[in-house]
Amino acid sequence: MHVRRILEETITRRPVHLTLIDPPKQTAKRAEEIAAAADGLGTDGFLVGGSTGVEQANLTETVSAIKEVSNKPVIFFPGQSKVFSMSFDAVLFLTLLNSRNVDFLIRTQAQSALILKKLDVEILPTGYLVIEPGMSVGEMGESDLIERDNFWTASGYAVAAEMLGVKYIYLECGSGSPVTVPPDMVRAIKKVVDVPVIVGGGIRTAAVARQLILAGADIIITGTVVERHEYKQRLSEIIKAVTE
Ligand code: 1GP
Repeated sequence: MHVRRILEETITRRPVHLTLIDPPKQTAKRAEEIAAAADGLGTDGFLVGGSTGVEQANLTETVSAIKEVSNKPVIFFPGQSKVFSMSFDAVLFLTLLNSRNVDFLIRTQAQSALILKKLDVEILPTGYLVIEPGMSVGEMGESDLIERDNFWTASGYAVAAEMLGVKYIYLECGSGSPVTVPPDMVRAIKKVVDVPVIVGGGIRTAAVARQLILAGADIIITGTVVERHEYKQRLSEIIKAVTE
C-alpha cells in the first residue's frame, strides 16, 4: 500500500477524513467495532496513537483489530512511548515545530530513524504545530503554543517546515480541546504553503468540520467523537461534511 499516493490522489478530488484511535482509551474489541463503523461510514483511514498510555500490547492489539475489519490505511501517530507495530501501513513522522525540547524536534526521531529505514516502512514527513489551547500534547510536547490570532507566526512555522521538505503540515489544538484551530488560521496557512494541511483537535460537529474544509483543510482528524458511547450519527455527519 502506498499511503501517500492514496491520500494525495484523494485530496485532488475531495478532502480526506481520518479516524484517530487512541489504544489505551478502549479495548481492542471496541476499537474493532469503531473501525468497522468508521470504515462503513466512509472514513478514509485510521491514525493510531496518543500522548500517554500507549504500550506495545495495546498498540499491537488495536492495529490488528482495525486490520480485521478495514483495508484502509492504518497510520502510526507517535507519542511519547517507544513502541511500534509492523502492521502499520505508514508512520506520520512528526517534528513538533514549536517545541522547546529538542527531543520532540529531532532527537527522538534520530533515535528511531535507522530502524524505520531498515524496516522499510512508509514515512509521511510532517511538520506538527500546536495551537492554543494545546491540551495535553501542548503540555507534554513542551510547546510554545501559537496564540489563536497569531497567523503570522503560524504561517512562518508552516513555510519554514515546507522549505525543510515536510510533505504535510499538521495544525493541532489538542485532543478534547473545547475549540478547534481557527478557520482563519487554516486559511492564512493555505495561502502560503503548497503541501496538504491536516487539522485536528476539538472537531466534534459537521458544521465545524465544514468550516475548516471551507477554509482549505485537506485532511480532517477526529478522535474524541468515537470515544463516546453513541457516536455513529455524529461521526457519519462529520465524515459526510468532509468528504462530500
Ligand atoms: C488529532 O488531537 C486530535 O489531531 C484529535 O482531537 O480528540 O479532539 O478529536 P479530538
